Amino acid sequence: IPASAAPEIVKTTIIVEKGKTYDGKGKSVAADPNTLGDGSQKENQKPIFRLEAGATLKNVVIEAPAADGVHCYGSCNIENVTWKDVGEDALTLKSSGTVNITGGAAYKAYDKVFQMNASGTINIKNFRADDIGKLVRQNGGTSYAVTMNVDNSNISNVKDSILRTDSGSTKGKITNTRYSKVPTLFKGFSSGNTSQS
Ligand code: DGU
Ligand code: CA
Ligand code: CA
Ligand code: CA
Repeated sequence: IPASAAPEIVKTTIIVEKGKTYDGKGKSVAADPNTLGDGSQKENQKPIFRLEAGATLKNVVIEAPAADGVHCYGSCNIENVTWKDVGEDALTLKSSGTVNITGGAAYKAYDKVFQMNASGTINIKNFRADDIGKLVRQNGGTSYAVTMNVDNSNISNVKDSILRTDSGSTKGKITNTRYSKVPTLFKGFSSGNTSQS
């Protein structure tokens, strides 16, 4: 597929059923702004992909408009997925589970990339992020526990912080990661709940 190929326009959310894999094999997709959302900061846009528990999404490029990106209902695996221009946000954990992000990238997130709206863990590995507000944000004002891990990644041009929570029980860990123009690594964590090496 040539890099210049126009993205496939997604009109209704693509559902990846429990335990199944959607392999885009490198294809590009974008939201239909009339049905899913325009990728602005307006809340309540719809996702391009909805992953049920244990589903995997891989080898997809998400172009603008990206609407509300990807929603995970329980654990999900995201492999080699690139958001070229994040919409309202890139991915949301909607019910408890573990989100594994391996490879891929996110660019141009006005505010958040990964949004944790339920307890669980997010493991981000071999990821590239540039021109973002925050890489991971636990839903504001919530006190459930989230574990946020970032490893072997490259993060640049961040407006706010890499990991942010309001919860005293959430933990953050960043290892083997390079940064450029990142004002704050961890925001809102209780002392002793962060580590960096
Ligand atoms: O504060 O809950 O930004 O899932 C109000 C909302 C907000 C969420 C979140 C999201 O935090 O809508 O996109
Ligand atoms: Ca939001
Ligand atoms: Ca954007
Ligand atoms: Ca959102």
